[in-house]
Amino acid sequence: MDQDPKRYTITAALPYTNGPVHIGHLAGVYVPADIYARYQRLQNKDVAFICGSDEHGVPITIKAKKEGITPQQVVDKYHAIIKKSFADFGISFDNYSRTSAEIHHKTASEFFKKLYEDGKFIEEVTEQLYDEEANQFLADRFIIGTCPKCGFEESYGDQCENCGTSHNATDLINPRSAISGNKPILKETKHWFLPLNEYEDFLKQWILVDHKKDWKTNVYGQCKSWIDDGLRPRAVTRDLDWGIPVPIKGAEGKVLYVWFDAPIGYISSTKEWAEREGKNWEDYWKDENTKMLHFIGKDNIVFHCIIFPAMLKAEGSYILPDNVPANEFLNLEGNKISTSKNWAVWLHEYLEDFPNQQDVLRYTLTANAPETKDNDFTWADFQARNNNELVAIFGNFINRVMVLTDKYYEGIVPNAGPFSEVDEQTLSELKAYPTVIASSLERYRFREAQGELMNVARLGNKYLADEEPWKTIKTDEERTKTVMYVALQIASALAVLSEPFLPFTSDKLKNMLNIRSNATETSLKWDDVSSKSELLNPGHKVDKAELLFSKIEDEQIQQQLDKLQASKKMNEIANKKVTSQKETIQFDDFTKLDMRVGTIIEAEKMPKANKLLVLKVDTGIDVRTIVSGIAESFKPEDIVGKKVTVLVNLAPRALRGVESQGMILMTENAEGKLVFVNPGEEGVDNGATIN
Ligand code: B3M
Ligand code: ZN
Repeated sequence: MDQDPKRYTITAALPYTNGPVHIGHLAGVYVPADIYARYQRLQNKDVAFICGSDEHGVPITIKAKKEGITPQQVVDKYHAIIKKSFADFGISFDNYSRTSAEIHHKTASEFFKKLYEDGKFIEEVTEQLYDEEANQFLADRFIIGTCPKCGFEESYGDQCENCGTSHNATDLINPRSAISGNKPILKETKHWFLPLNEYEDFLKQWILVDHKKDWKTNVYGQCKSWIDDGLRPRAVTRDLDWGIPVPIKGAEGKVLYVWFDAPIGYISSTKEWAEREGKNWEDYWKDENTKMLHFIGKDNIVFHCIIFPAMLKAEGSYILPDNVPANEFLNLEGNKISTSKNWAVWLHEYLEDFPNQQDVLRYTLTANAPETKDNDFTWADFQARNNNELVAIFGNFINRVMVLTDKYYEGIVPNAGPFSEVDEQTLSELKAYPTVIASSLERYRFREAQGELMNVARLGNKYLADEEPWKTIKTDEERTKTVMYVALQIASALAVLSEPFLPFTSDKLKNMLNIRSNATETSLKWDDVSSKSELLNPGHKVDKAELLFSKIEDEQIQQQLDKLQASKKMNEIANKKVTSQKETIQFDDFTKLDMRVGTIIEAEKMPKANKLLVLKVDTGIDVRTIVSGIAESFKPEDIVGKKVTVLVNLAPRALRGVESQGMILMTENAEGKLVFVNPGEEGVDNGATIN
C-alpha cells in the first residue's frame, strides 16, 4: 500500500448479539478503531467505518434456548442494546448494520453461489457428530471436548478458547454434546468445504513475506503457526436451523457457517451505507487504492487473516486487508472478563453510574490498552487516571486559560506582542505534535499516541506556570496579552488533537472556545495545528468556561468494587458443588446414633502428627478422650471451652496409640475451612441429646 491511499475501509469486529458489550470489547476493538477512523477523517480522508451485529451462530441459539425465547427475539434485544451503547460512547461508525438484514442475506448468498459456480468448493459427504437424543448435528459451540492442540477440556467444536486454535469438530478428543451432555455418534452428511490447503502458497507470500514487517507480532505469530501446521479444507456449511440457508439445490436444511457469513457482513454493511450516501460500495472493497483495515480481538485472528482472505481471493475481485491490528485481552481487577460469571463492566451500566463520563472510560481503556499483551483494568487506576491526569493536567490547563481570558479580556482573544524565545519555542513544539501523534496512530500505537496528546496539555501547564500571567497582569499588561494569546493557541490545538481520543471533551472544548462549526470545510483539521499561523485570531470571542472533568470520589470507586464482589459471591453460590444425597435410611438407623452436646475442656497437639489434636471433652456422661483431625484448622488454645456436637457411641479406635472414644461433628465453610457444628443456643447443657 502506498503512503497515501485514496480512501479507507475500516471495519470493527461484528459483536455477537447474545449479550451486551463490556469494557473488554471497547478496549480491544471499538475504541482503537474509532480513534483511527476519527483521526483519518480529521486528515480529510475518505473513510468508511463499518460495523454491525453478528446475529447468526450457535451462541445465539443456545441463549434463546436458555431464555425460552426465539433466536430472532434474542438478536432483536441485544442488537438494540449494543447499537445504543456504541452510539453512547461516541463510536463513530458510518454504518452499523446487522447480519439478519435482507441486504446481508443476499450478499452472503451471492458470494457463496459465485464460489460454488466457479468450482471453488469441495462437496463431500463426511461423518459428523450427531446427538441422537436432541436429533441434531453438533457443530461449533454445540459440541465440547478436549482440544487436540493444548489439551484444554472445554474446547468448542470450531475453536479452542484456551489456545485460540481453530479446528474441525471431529478433531476433538472425547467430544460431548453441549445440549444433552451425551457422547455423540457419527452420522453422514453432505457439506461444502473451502480447500484452504490450496491457498497455502498465496497466504505464505502475502502474510509471511509481504507483511512480515508491518503486522503486529502477535498477529503475525498466530498466522505463522497456523500456516506452519499445514492448512486443511474447512466446512463452510452447517446442519443447523438458524442462519443463512445454503443457496443451492440439494442443501435443504443447511445454513452457511457463521464465520463464512459474518465477515461478508462488512461488505453488506458497506453496501447499505453506500446506497444511503450515494456512494459506490465497490470503491471501498475492490479498488487497490483503498486501504482496508480490520480491527479485532485476538480470538478472531485466524478468521480475518486466513479464512476470510482465502474467501476473498477465491472470489477474485476483492482487495485484501492492509493490516489487521488485533489486540490481546483486557482483564478486570486481575480476573478474566466473563459474561457468564458477570465479571464485567457493562457499558450501559457504567453510564448509569458515571453519566456523561464516557471520555474518562475511553481514556483509561486506551491508557491500558492490551496492545501487546493482556492488560488489567482496575477501578483504582480508573480513579487515578481521572483525578491525576484528566482533571489535574488537561482540565486544569483549560480551566486556567478560560478563567483568565474571561477575567482579563472578557473572553476576547488578545493581540500578541513580540514573541519571547520561550514563546517561539513553545509554539514550535506545539506545531510538531500533530506529526508526533500521527506517527504513533499510523503504527496502531494508541496508548503512545494518547500519551503524546497529554504532553500537549503538559506543555500548556508548564508554559503558564513559567510565565505566570496572574503575576505579570499587575506589572506588564502587554506581556500578559502575549502569554494568554499563546496559551489560547495551545487550548485550541488540544480541542482539535483530542477529538479522536476524547470526542465529548473535544466537542465541549470547541464550544467553549467558540470554534465549533457544522460546516466541515471551515472546521479545524488535524494539520491546521501545524500549518496555520494561528488557530484563534485576536478579537475572537470565546464562550464561558465549563468543567471538562470532575473528581471521582473514593465512595464511587468502592461502590463499583462492591458490585464486583457481589457478582463473585453470586458465582460462588451458583458454582458450589454440593455432594449428592446418600441412600435413604430408616428412622431406626438414625436413632442408633447417640449424639450429645459437649464442651472441649483440654486440647493438645498429638506428638509427631500434623493433623491430629488430642481433646478432652465433657460429654455430660463423662469426660473422655477424642482424637480429632483438625490440627491444621485450629490452634489448641483457641478451642478450649468450645461447645461441640459429639457422636458418643462410635466404636472406640486407636489413633497413634491413643484411644479415641467418639467423634466431633465438623463441616466446611464457603472457603473450605473446617468449622464446628454448633449444637445450638448457649445454655444447652453438656449431655443433652441431639435428635
Ligand atoms: N462475532 C466476535 C466474537 O468472536 C465475532 C466477530 C465476527 S467479525 C466478522 O466475539
Ligand atoms: Zn487449545
